[in-house]
Amino acid sequence: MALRAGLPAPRPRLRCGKLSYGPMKFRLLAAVSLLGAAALWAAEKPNILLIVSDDQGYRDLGAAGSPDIKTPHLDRLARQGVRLTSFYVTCPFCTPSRASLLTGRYPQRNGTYDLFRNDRVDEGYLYKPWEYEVSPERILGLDTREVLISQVLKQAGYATAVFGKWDLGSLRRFLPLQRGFDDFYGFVNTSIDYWTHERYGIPSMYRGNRPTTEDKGTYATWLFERETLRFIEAHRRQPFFIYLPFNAPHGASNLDRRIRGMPQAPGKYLDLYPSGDDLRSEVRRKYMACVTAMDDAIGRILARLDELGLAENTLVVFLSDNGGGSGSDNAPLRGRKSWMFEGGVRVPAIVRWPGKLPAGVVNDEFLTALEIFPTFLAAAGVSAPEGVVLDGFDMLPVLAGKQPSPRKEMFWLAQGEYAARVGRWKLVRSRRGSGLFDLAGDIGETKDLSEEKPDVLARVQSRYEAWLKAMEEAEPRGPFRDY
Ligand SMILES: [Ca+2]
Repeated sequence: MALRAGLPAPRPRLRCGKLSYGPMKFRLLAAVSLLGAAALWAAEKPNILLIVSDDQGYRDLGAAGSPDIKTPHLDRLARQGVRLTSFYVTCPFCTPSRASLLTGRYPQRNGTYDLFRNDRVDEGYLYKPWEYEVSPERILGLDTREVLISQVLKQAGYATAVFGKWDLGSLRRFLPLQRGFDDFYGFVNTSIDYWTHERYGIPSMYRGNRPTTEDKGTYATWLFERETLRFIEAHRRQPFFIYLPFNAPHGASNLDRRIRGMPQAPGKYLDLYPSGDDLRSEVRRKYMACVTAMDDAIGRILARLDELGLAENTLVVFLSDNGGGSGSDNAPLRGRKSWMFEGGVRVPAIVRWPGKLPAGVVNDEFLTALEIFPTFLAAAGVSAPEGVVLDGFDMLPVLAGKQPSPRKEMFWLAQGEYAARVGRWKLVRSRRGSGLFDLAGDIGETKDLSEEKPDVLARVQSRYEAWLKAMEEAEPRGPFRDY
Protein backbone atom coordinates (compact mmCIF):
# COMPACT_ATOMS: atom_id res chain seq x y z
CA MET A 1 0.00 0.00 0.00
CA ALA A 2 1.44 3.34 -1.09
CA LEU A 3 0.86 4.97 2.26
CA ARG A 4 3.10 2.52 4.01
CA ALA A 5 5.89 2.77 1.49
CA GLY A 6 9.01 4.77 2.00
CA LEU A 7 9.81 4.18 5.67
CA PRO A 8 13.15 5.84 6.39
CA ALA A 9 16.21 3.68 5.89
CA PRO A 10 18.46 3.79 8.95
CA ARG A 11 21.51 5.95 8.27
CA PRO A 12 24.81 4.11 8.36
CA ARG A 13 26.28 4.34 11.82
CA LEU A 14 29.89 5.10 12.50
CA ARG A 15 31.84 2.03 13.45
CA CYS A 16 35.29 1.75 14.92
CA GLY A 17 36.13 -1.94 14.61
CA LYS A 18 38.31 -3.87 12.14
CA LEU A 19 41.60 -2.48 13.40
CA SER A 20 44.67 -4.64 12.85
CA TYR A 21 46.62 -3.65 15.94
CA GLY A 22 47.66 -5.60 19.04
CA PRO A 23 45.23 -5.91 21.95
CA MET A 24 46.72 -3.04 23.98
CA LYS A 25 46.89 -0.62 21.10
CA PHE A 26 43.49 -1.75 19.93
CA ARG A 27 41.84 -0.92 23.23
CA LEU A 28 43.53 2.49 23.30
CA LEU A 29 42.71 3.25 19.71
CA ALA A 30 39.23 1.92 20.09
CA ALA A 31 38.68 4.15 23.13
CA VAL A 32 40.00 7.22 21.30
CA SER A 33 38.07 6.27 18.24
CA LEU A 34 34.88 5.74 20.24
CA LEU A 35 35.25 9.17 21.80
CA GLY A 36 35.84 10.69 18.40
CA ALA A 37 32.93 8.82 16.94
CA ALA A 38 30.66 9.82 19.81
CA ALA A 39 31.62 13.48 19.44
CA LEU A 40 31.18 13.32 15.70
CA TRP A 41 27.90 11.49 16.06
CA ALA A 42 26.63 14.02 18.60
CA ALA A 43 27.63 16.83 16.28
CA GLU A 44 25.79 15.07 13.48
CA LYS A 45 22.55 14.73 15.36
CA PRO A 46 20.65 17.94 14.73
CA ASN A 47 18.50 19.66 17.30
CA ILE A 48 14.86 19.57 16.35
CA LEU A 49 12.41 22.38 17.03
CA LEU A 50 8.81 21.64 16.11
CA ILE A 51 6.66 24.78 16.33
CA VAL A 52 2.90 24.45 15.97
CA SER A 53 0.40 27.28 15.86
CA ASP A 54 -3.28 26.72 16.60
CA ASP A 55 -5.86 27.52 13.91
CA GLN A 56 -3.64 29.76 11.79
CA GLY A 57 -5.02 30.55 8.33
CA TYR A 58 -3.43 29.42 5.09
CA ARG A 59 -2.64 33.02 4.09
CA ASP A 60 -1.82 34.33 7.57
CA LEU A 61 1.88 34.73 6.91
CA GLY A 62 3.59 37.68 5.25
CA ALA A 63 5.52 35.09 3.25
CA ALA A 64 2.26 33.56 2.00
CA GLY A 65 1.09 36.88 0.60
CA SER A 66 -1.07 38.16 3.45
CA PRO A 67 -2.06 41.76 2.75
CA ASP A 68 -2.33 42.72 6.41
CA ILE A 69 -0.70 40.40 8.96
CA LYS A 70 2.78 41.06 10.35
CA THR A 71 4.96 37.95 10.71
CA PRO A 72 8.52 39.16 10.08
CA HIS A 73 10.22 36.31 11.92
CA LEU A 74 8.28 33.50 10.25
CA ASP A 75 8.91 35.30 6.97
CA ARG A 76 12.63 35.21 7.72
CA LEU A 77 12.33 31.50 8.51
CA ALA A 78 10.72 31.03 5.08
CA ARG A 79 13.50 33.01 3.38
CA GLN A 80 16.04 30.75 5.07
CA GLY A 81 14.18 27.53 4.37
CA VAL A 82 11.43 25.83 2.40
CA ARG A 83 7.83 27.03 2.51
CA LEU A 84 5.30 24.35 1.68
CA THR A 85 2.09 25.20 -0.15
CA SER A 86 0.46 21.72 -0.38
CA PHE A 87 1.00 20.57 3.17
CA TYR A 88 -1.85 18.83 4.98
CA VAL A 89 -2.69 17.85 8.52
CA THR A 90 -4.64 14.69 9.28
CA CYS A 91 -7.73 16.31 10.76
CA PRO A 92 -9.41 19.72 10.41
CA PHE A 93 -9.41 20.21 14.20
CA CYS A 94 -6.97 20.07 17.11
CA THR A 95 -6.64 16.83 19.04
CA PRO A 96 -6.44 14.21 16.26
CA SER A 97 -4.11 16.42 14.23
CA ARG A 98 -1.71 16.61 17.18
CA ALA A 99 -1.93 12.91 17.98
CA SER A 100 -0.94 12.16 14.37
CA LEU A 101 1.93 14.61 14.54
CA LEU A 102 3.50 12.79 17.48
CA THR A 103 2.68 9.22 16.40
CA GLY A 104 3.17 9.52 12.62
CA ARG A 105 -0.11 7.65 12.18
CA TYR A 106 -3.58 8.37 10.87
CA PRO A 107 -6.08 9.29 13.61
CA GLN A 108 -8.05 6.13 12.77
CA ARG A 109 -4.92 4.03 13.31
CA ASN A 110 -3.79 5.57 16.61
CA GLY A 111 -7.36 5.76 17.87
CA THR A 112 -7.50 9.50 18.59
CA TYR A 113 -9.97 10.60 15.95
CA ASP A 114 -12.05 13.06 17.93
CA LEU A 115 -11.61 15.76 20.56
CA PHE A 116 -11.20 15.10 24.26
CA ARG A 117 -13.58 17.75 25.42
CA ASN A 118 -16.61 18.59 27.51
CA ASP A 119 -19.63 19.72 25.55
CA ARG A 120 -21.64 21.50 28.23
CA VAL A 121 -19.23 24.44 28.18
CA ASP A 122 -20.92 25.28 24.88
CA GLU A 123 -23.99 26.18 26.95
CA GLY A 124 -21.86 28.31 29.27
CA TYR A 125 -21.86 25.62 31.96
CA LEU A 126 -19.14 25.62 34.63
CA TYR A 127 -18.32 22.02 35.58
CA LYS A 128 -18.30 21.30 39.30
CA PRO A 129 -14.99 19.75 40.45
CA TRP A 130 -16.49 16.28 41.00
CA GLU A 131 -18.19 16.38 37.59
CA TYR A 132 -15.02 17.51 35.89
CA GLU A 133 -13.01 14.66 37.45
CA VAL A 134 -14.99 12.07 35.49
CA SER A 135 -15.75 14.11 32.37
CA PRO A 136 -14.39 13.26 28.87
CA GLU A 137 -11.93 16.14 28.88
CA ARG A 138 -10.37 14.79 32.06
CA ILE A 139 -10.40 11.03 31.47
CA LEU A 140 -9.77 10.51 27.74
CA GLY A 141 -6.28 10.36 26.27
CA LEU A 142 -4.05 9.08 23.49
CA ASP A 143 -3.62 5.30 23.79
CA THR A 144 -0.56 4.65 25.96
CA ARG A 145 0.53 1.83 23.62
CA GLU A 146 1.23 4.39 20.93
CA VAL A 147 4.93 5.18 20.38
CA LEU A 148 5.60 8.91 20.30
CA ILE A 149 8.43 10.60 18.44
CA SER A 150 9.59 11.97 21.80
CA GLN A 151 10.13 8.41 23.09
CA VAL A 152 12.20 7.43 20.09
CA LEU A 153 14.35 10.57 20.17
CA LYS A 154 14.84 10.35 23.93
CA GLN A 155 16.08 6.80 23.55
CA ALA A 156 18.51 8.07 20.89
CA GLY A 157 20.05 10.52 23.37
CA TYR A 158 17.95 13.60 22.83
CA ALA A 159 16.87 15.93 25.62
CA THR A 160 13.14 16.25 25.01
CA ALA A 161 10.59 18.86 26.02
CA VAL A 162 7.12 20.16 25.26
CA PHE A 163 6.06 23.71 26.10
CA GLY A 164 2.50 24.69 25.32
CA LYS A 165 -0.68 22.88 24.40
CA TRP A 166 -0.57 19.15 25.18
CA ASP A 167 -4.14 18.10 24.28
CA LEU A 168 -3.44 14.35 24.41
CA GLY A 169 -4.94 13.57 27.82
CA SER A 170 -4.68 15.11 31.26
CA LEU A 171 -4.58 12.06 33.54
CA ARG A 172 -1.07 11.32 34.78
CA ARG A 173 -0.54 8.31 32.53
CA PHE A 174 -1.21 10.46 29.47
CA LEU A 175 0.98 13.43 30.44
CA PRO A 176 4.23 14.25 28.59
CA LEU A 177 6.65 13.04 31.28
CA GLN A 178 5.18 9.56 30.87
CA ARG A 179 5.34 9.89 27.06
CA GLY A 180 9.03 10.39 26.37
CA PHE A 181 9.39 14.04 27.34
CA ASP A 182 11.97 15.08 29.96
CA ASP A 183 10.35 18.43 30.57
CA PHE A 184 6.85 19.87 30.30
CA TYR A 185 5.31 23.21 31.01
CA GLY A 186 1.96 23.92 29.45
CA PHE A 187 -1.75 23.31 29.54
CA VAL A 188 -3.05 19.81 29.34
CA ASN A 189 -6.33 20.26 27.49
CA THR A 190 -7.38 21.77 24.22
CA SER A 191 -7.47 25.56 24.73
CA ILE A 192 -7.39 28.19 27.46
CA ASP A 193 -7.77 31.84 28.32
CA TYR A 194 -4.35 33.35 27.47
CA TRP A 195 -4.08 35.23 30.77
CA THR A 196 -5.79 33.07 33.42
CA HIS A 197 -4.74 29.76 31.79
CA GLU A 198 -8.15 28.38 32.67
CA ARG A 199 -10.29 26.42 30.27
CA TYR A 200 -13.89 27.45 30.85
CA GLY A 201 -13.10 28.14 34.47
CA ILE A 202 -10.90 25.06 35.02
CA PRO A 203 -7.22 25.77 35.89
CA SER A 204 -5.24 23.95 33.20
CA MET A 205 -1.54 24.84 33.42
CA TYR A 206 0.94 22.16 34.54
CA ARG A 207 4.62 21.98 35.30
CA GLY A 208 5.64 18.37 34.86
CA ASN A 209 2.96 16.18 36.37
CA ARG A 210 1.48 18.83 38.64
CA PRO A 211 -1.02 21.62 38.13
CA THR A 212 0.43 25.09 38.72
CA THR A 213 -0.94 28.61 38.95
CA GLU A 214 2.53 30.16 39.47
CA ASP A 215 2.24 32.24 36.29
CA LYS A 216 -1.44 33.13 36.35
CA GLY A 217 -1.84 36.58 34.80
CA THR A 218 1.10 36.27 32.39
CA TYR A 219 0.41 35.96 28.68
CA ALA A 220 0.67 32.28 27.71
CA THR A 221 2.78 32.84 24.57
CA TRP A 222 5.49 34.50 26.67
CA LEU A 223 5.53 31.58 29.11
CA PHE A 224 6.09 29.01 26.37
CA GLU A 225 8.85 31.21 24.95
CA ARG A 226 10.45 31.57 28.39
CA GLU A 227 10.50 27.82 28.98
CA THR A 228 11.87 27.14 25.49
CA LEU A 229 14.73 29.61 25.98
CA ARG A 230 15.53 28.05 29.35
CA PHE A 231 15.61 24.54 27.90
CA ILE A 232 17.76 25.53 24.92
CA GLU A 233 20.25 27.21 27.26
CA ALA A 234 20.39 24.18 29.57
CA HIS A 235 20.76 21.62 26.77
CA ARG A 236 22.85 23.55 24.28
CA ARG A 237 25.61 20.90 24.39
CA GLN A 238 23.47 17.88 23.62
CA PRO A 239 20.94 17.24 20.90
CA PHE A 240 17.49 18.45 21.92
CA PHE A 241 13.98 17.98 20.65
CA ILE A 242 11.55 20.74 21.57
CA TYR A 243 7.88 20.50 20.69
CA LEU A 244 6.47 24.02 20.96
CA PRO A 245 2.70 24.01 20.39
CA PHE A 246 1.43 27.54 20.99
CA ASN A 247 -2.25 28.09 21.79
CA ALA A 248 -2.07 31.15 19.53
CA PRO A 249 -4.11 32.20 17.65
CA HIS A 250 -6.93 29.91 18.89
CA GLY A 251 -9.91 31.72 20.42
CA ALA A 252 -9.90 31.98 24.21
CA SER A 253 -11.89 29.32 26.07
CA ASN A 254 -13.58 31.58 28.54
CA LEU A 255 -17.12 31.24 29.86
CA ASP A 256 -17.49 35.01 29.45
CA ARG A 257 -19.09 35.47 26.04
CA ARG A 258 -17.36 38.85 25.56
CA ILE A 259 -13.97 37.09 25.58
CA ARG A 260 -14.87 33.64 24.38
CA GLY A 261 -13.93 32.57 20.89
CA MET A 262 -11.64 35.55 20.31
CA PRO A 263 -7.87 35.40 20.31
CA GLN A 264 -6.22 37.54 22.99
CA ALA A 265 -3.15 39.73 22.63
CA PRO A 266 -1.18 42.19 24.76
CA GLY A 267 -1.84 45.90 24.11
CA LYS A 268 1.40 46.58 22.29
CA TYR A 269 0.45 44.08 19.60
CA LEU A 270 -3.15 45.29 19.36
CA ASP A 271 -1.71 48.77 18.80
CA LEU A 272 -0.06 47.53 15.60
CA TYR A 273 -3.44 47.12 13.96
CA PRO A 274 -6.30 49.61 13.45
CA SER A 275 -9.40 49.23 15.60
CA GLY A 276 -12.23 47.39 13.93
CA ASP A 277 -15.58 49.14 13.54
CA ASP A 278 -17.59 45.93 13.61
CA LEU A 279 -17.26 42.62 15.43
CA ARG A 280 -15.79 40.81 12.45
CA SER A 281 -12.96 43.30 11.95
CA GLU A 282 -12.35 43.48 15.71
CA VAL A 283 -11.90 39.68 15.84
CA ARG A 284 -9.54 39.96 12.88
CA ARG A 285 -7.56 42.65 14.67
CA LYS A 286 -7.20 40.53 17.82
CA TYR A 287 -6.28 37.52 15.74
CA MET A 288 -3.53 39.37 13.87
CA ALA A 289 -2.16 40.86 17.10
CA CYS A 290 -2.11 37.36 18.62
CA VAL A 291 -0.23 35.93 15.62
CA THR A 292 2.27 38.79 15.69
CA ALA A 293 2.88 38.25 19.42
CA MET A 294 3.61 34.58 18.66
CA ASP A 295 5.82 35.57 15.74
CA ASP A 296 7.79 37.85 18.04
CA ALA A 297 8.29 35.01 20.54
CA ILE A 298 9.44 32.72 17.71
CA GLY A 299 11.82 35.49 16.61
CA ARG A 300 13.44 35.63 20.04
CA ILE A 301 13.84 31.85 20.10
CA LEU A 302 15.42 31.81 16.63
CA ALA A 303 17.70 34.68 17.69
CA ARG A 304 18.86 32.65 20.69
CA LEU A 305 19.70 29.72 18.41
CA ASP A 306 21.78 32.17 16.35
CA GLU A 307 23.55 33.61 19.43
CA LEU A 308 24.43 30.16 20.73
CA GLY A 309 25.68 29.06 17.32
CA LEU A 310 23.01 26.35 17.15
CA ALA A 311 20.97 27.54 14.18
CA GLU A 312 23.06 25.65 11.61
CA ASN A 313 22.54 22.37 13.40
CA THR A 314 18.86 22.80 14.18
CA LEU A 315 16.02 21.48 12.06
CA VAL A 316 13.07 23.84 12.51
CA VAL A 317 9.59 22.84 11.41
CA PHE A 318 6.64 25.20 11.64
CA LEU A 319 3.01 24.40 10.86
CA SER A 320 -0.54 25.13 11.95
CA ASP A 321 -2.43 22.22 13.52
CA ASN A 322 -5.43 22.79 11.23
CA GLY A 323 -7.01 25.42 9.02
CA GLY A 324 -7.72 28.95 10.19
CA GLY A 325 -10.48 29.59 12.73
CA SER A 326 -12.18 32.80 13.86
CA GLY A 327 -10.45 35.90 12.51
CA SER A 328 -8.24 33.98 10.07
CA ASP A 329 -7.63 34.39 6.35
CA ASN A 330 -7.72 31.09 4.46
CA ALA A 331 -7.73 32.57 0.96
CA PRO A 332 -7.74 31.16 -1.64
CA LEU A 333 -8.98 27.98 0.00
CA ARG A 334 -12.59 26.99 0.60
CA GLY A 335 -13.79 26.61 4.17
CA ARG A 336 -11.97 26.82 7.45
CA LYS A 337 -11.16 24.93 10.62
CA SER A 338 -13.29 21.79 11.07
CA TRP A 339 -14.26 21.71 7.38
CA MET A 340 -13.26 18.91 5.02
CA PHE A 341 -12.50 21.37 2.24
CA GLU A 342 -8.91 22.54 1.78
CA GLY A 343 -9.41 25.43 4.22
CA GLY A 344 -9.71 22.90 7.03
CA VAL A 345 -6.75 20.66 6.29
CA ARG A 346 -4.20 22.45 4.11
CA VAL A 347 -2.02 24.57 6.39
CA PRO A 348 0.90 27.00 6.32
CA ALA A 349 4.20 25.16 6.84
CA ILE A 350 7.91 26.02 6.78
CA VAL A 351 11.00 23.83 7.22
CA ARG A 352 14.48 25.23 7.79
CA TRP A 353 17.71 23.26 8.04
CA PRO A 354 20.67 25.40 6.95
CA GLY A 355 23.11 23.65 4.67
CA LYS A 356 20.85 20.60 4.30
CA LEU A 357 17.83 22.23 2.70
CA PRO A 358 17.70 25.10 0.21
CA ALA A 359 16.86 28.61 1.36
CA GLY A 360 14.03 30.79 0.10
CA VAL A 361 12.30 28.01 -1.78
CA VAL A 362 8.56 27.56 -2.21
CA ASN A 363 7.76 23.87 -2.59
CA ASP A 364 4.37 22.79 -3.98
CA GLU A 365 4.82 19.04 -3.49
CA PHE A 366 2.00 17.01 -1.90
CA LEU A 367 3.12 16.40 1.70
CA THR A 368 1.46 15.88 5.07
CA ALA A 369 2.06 15.98 8.80
CA LEU A 370 2.35 12.17 8.66
CA GLU A 371 5.77 12.72 7.11
CA ILE A 372 7.12 14.56 10.15
CA PHE A 373 7.79 11.52 12.37
CA PRO A 374 9.83 9.61 9.73
CA THR A 375 11.57 12.85 8.73
CA PHE A 376 12.76 13.43 12.29
CA LEU A 377 13.96 9.82 12.49
CA ALA A 378 15.95 10.28 9.29
CA ALA A 379 17.41 13.60 10.41
CA ALA A 380 18.50 12.08 13.71
CA GLY A 381 19.78 8.88 12.08
CA VAL A 382 17.44 6.74 14.14
CA SER A 383 15.64 3.60 12.99
CA ALA A 384 11.87 3.39 12.99
CA PRO A 385 10.39 1.75 16.10
CA GLU A 386 9.94 -1.96 15.51
CA GLY A 387 6.47 -3.24 14.78
CA VAL A 388 4.93 0.21 14.37
CA VAL A 389 3.12 0.98 11.12
CA LEU A 390 3.95 4.57 10.15
CA ASP A 391 1.75 6.27 7.57
CA GLY A 392 4.35 8.68 6.18
CA PHE A 393 7.90 8.83 4.84
CA ASP A 394 11.09 10.85 5.18
CA MET A 395 10.38 14.05 3.24
CA LEU A 396 13.92 15.48 3.36
CA PRO A 397 14.77 14.44 -0.24
CA VAL A 398 11.56 16.14 -1.40
CA LEU A 399 12.34 19.30 0.58
CA ALA A 400 15.86 19.27 -0.83
CA GLY A 401 14.35 19.26 -4.32
CA LYS A 402 15.97 15.93 -5.15
CA GLN A 403 12.77 14.02 -5.86
CA PRO A 404 9.03 14.50 -6.26
CA SER A 405 6.85 13.55 -3.32
CA PRO A 406 6.08 9.84 -3.06
CA ARG A 407 2.73 10.77 -1.55
CA LYS A 408 -0.12 10.05 -3.93
CA GLU A 409 -3.06 9.83 -1.53
CA MET A 410 -4.42 11.27 1.69
CA PHE A 411 -7.66 10.61 3.53
CA TRP A 412 -9.64 12.37 6.22
CA LEU A 413 -12.53 11.10 8.32
CA ALA A 414 -14.05 12.94 11.26
CA GLN A 415 -17.44 13.30 12.86
CA GLY A 416 -19.32 11.60 10.04
CA GLU A 417 -17.64 13.53 7.24
CA TYR A 418 -14.85 12.44 4.94
CA ALA A 419 -12.52 13.59 2.20
CA ALA A 420 -9.90 12.01 -0.03
CA ARG A 421 -7.12 13.40 -2.14
CA VAL A 422 -5.81 11.09 -4.85
CA GLY A 423 -3.27 12.82 -7.05
CA ARG A 424 -4.84 16.07 -8.23
CA TRP A 425 -8.37 14.96 -7.33
CA LYS A 426 -10.17 15.78 -4.12
CA LEU A 427 -13.40 14.19 -3.01
CA VAL A 428 -15.43 15.77 -0.20
CA ARG A 429 -18.52 14.35 1.50
CA SER A 430 -19.64 16.70 4.24
CA ARG A 431 -22.57 18.56 5.74
CA ARG A 432 -21.14 21.79 4.38
CA GLY A 433 -20.90 20.51 0.84
CA SER A 434 -19.78 17.61 -1.31
CA GLY A 435 -18.21 17.06 -4.66
CA LEU A 436 -15.22 16.09 -6.75
CA PHE A 437 -12.68 18.82 -7.41
CA ASP A 438 -9.60 19.16 -9.58
CA LEU A 439 -7.02 20.82 -7.33
CA ALA A 440 -4.63 21.26 -10.25
CA GLY A 441 -6.83 24.00 -11.66
CA ASP A 442 -9.28 24.69 -8.83
CA ILE A 443 -7.55 24.99 -5.47
CA GLY A 444 -10.65 26.80 -4.17
CA GLU A 445 -12.86 23.73 -4.81
CA THR A 446 -15.47 25.77 -6.65
CA LYS A 447 -16.48 23.40 -9.47
CA ASP A 448 -17.95 19.99 -8.66
CA LEU A 449 -16.91 17.60 -11.44
CA SER A 450 -18.78 14.53 -10.11
CA GLU A 451 -21.07 14.32 -13.12
CA GLU A 452 -18.44 15.19 -15.71
CA LYS A 453 -15.88 12.73 -14.35
CA PRO A 454 -17.76 9.64 -13.10
CA ASP A 455 -14.73 7.38 -13.67
CA VAL A 456 -12.49 9.59 -11.57
CA LEU A 457 -15.15 9.83 -8.90
CA ALA A 458 -15.44 6.04 -8.75
CA ARG A 459 -11.66 5.63 -8.56
CA VAL A 460 -11.21 8.16 -5.75
CA GLN A 461 -14.17 6.72 -3.88
CA SER A 462 -12.74 3.22 -4.15
CA ARG A 463 -9.34 4.39 -2.86
CA TYR A 464 -11.13 5.90 0.11
CA GLU A 465 -13.02 2.66 0.74
CA ALA A 466 -9.76 0.71 0.61
CA TRP A 467 -8.18 3.07 3.11
CA LEU A 468 -11.18 2.85 5.42
CA LYS A 469 -11.00 -0.94 5.29
CA ALA A 470 -7.31 -0.84 6.19
CA MET A 471 -8.04 1.44 9.13
CA GLU A 472 -10.82 -0.82 10.35
CA GLU A 473 -8.53 -3.82 10.12
CA ALA A 474 -5.70 -2.13 12.00
CA GLU A 475 -5.18 -3.14 15.61
CA PRO A 476 -7.79 -1.09 17.47
CA ARG A 477 -6.51 1.70 19.63
CA GLY A 478 -7.70 4.63 21.63
CA PRO A 479 -10.62 5.72 23.72
CA PHE A 480 -13.35 5.78 21.08
CA ARG A 481 -13.24 2.43 19.31
CA ASP A 482 -15.18 -0.50 20.62
CA TYR A 483 -13.00 -3.58 21.01
CA1 LIG B 1 -6.43 23.86 16.25
